[in-house]
Amino acid sequence: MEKQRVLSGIQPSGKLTIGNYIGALRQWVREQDEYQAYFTVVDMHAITVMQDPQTLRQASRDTVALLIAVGIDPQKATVFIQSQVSAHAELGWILTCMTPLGWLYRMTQFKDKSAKQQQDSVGTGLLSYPTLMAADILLYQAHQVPVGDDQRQHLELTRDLAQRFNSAYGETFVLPEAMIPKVGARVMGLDNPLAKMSKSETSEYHAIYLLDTPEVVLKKCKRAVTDSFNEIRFSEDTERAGVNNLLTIYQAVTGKERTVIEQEFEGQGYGKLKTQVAESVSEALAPIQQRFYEISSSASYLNDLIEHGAKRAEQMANQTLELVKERIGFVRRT
Ligand code: AQP
Repeated sequence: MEKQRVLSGIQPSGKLTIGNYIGALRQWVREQDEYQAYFTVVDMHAITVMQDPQTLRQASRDTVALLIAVGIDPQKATVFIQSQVSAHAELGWILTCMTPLGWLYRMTQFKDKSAKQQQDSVGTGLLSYPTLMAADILLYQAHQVPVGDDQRQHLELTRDLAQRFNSAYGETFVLPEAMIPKVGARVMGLDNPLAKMSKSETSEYHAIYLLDTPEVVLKKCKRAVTDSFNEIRFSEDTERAGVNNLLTIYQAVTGKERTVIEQEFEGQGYGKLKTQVAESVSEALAPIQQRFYEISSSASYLNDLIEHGAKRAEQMANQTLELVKERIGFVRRT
């Protein structure tokens, strides 16, 4: 029986963090065996916010190399850069034309992000982002899409668009299902444990990046916000969020049970917790970094990987796009 298809994306909007790794990439490595997996570096989504061209290009290449370095096998999964497969832009436009403005204005992520800006200067891309995301998913006829809470509404919109298209033009798209990611912990900022660790947040002690050296990891862990309870245990209390976050990271990288971890730190101070977390994170990152530097030391090897992924993605994407164009009445090239 043919495997189901799954699609996931990651924005090259900064350097990848251990949040991206623990919350997403590790699951992706597992998914590549269970599913026919498509993993895309969504640079077209990243430009909904102004990006420096050099930095964006480098971040896209580094993200591909890191996906391979964490264990994604480019022979099993299709790893590609979104902007290299022009079908995304084409289907994105077609779907935009089918999307009532009201559907887009209703998106809570748009409401949140646009509320922080002057009404007239909110970019159109921020509003129509979900139609491009719908194109990303529908081009590959993905059955499953792993989504966190913040993307659930966008996936609903994707399903609505697929249904609208199918009923207007005949069965064309698979209706994608939201896949609840397996135990991907949410990692919070070291400087503010009440906010998600984000790659686009630039303050120095906010995030641990996948390419941070052990010295930098230790320095960041030492500066992590904790509390004055002096008690090391997992807790949902907001006052204890800093310690809980360090423990969550420790659990994710060591794979130990919570009770075992709490026993291990019984009677210890926060200094000990911080150095232990730093050590275990650096230990987990070492093989990833080694592989990353191997891959990126050869520009031609990385170029070939990127090209291979684009070709593989294009096969599937163009097949869907051709069918869509046929259905909506575009003239086929002869
Ligand atoms: N802190 C986190 N904890 C757990 N999972 C996380 N992810 C991101 N941050 C954490 C997961 O990483 C995947 C890729 O995310 P994305 O690039 O599409 O954008 P994001 O979710 O907005 O991630 P960032 O790092 O916060 O990027 P910016 O700063 O650009 O917005 C997703 O599966 C996400 O859940």
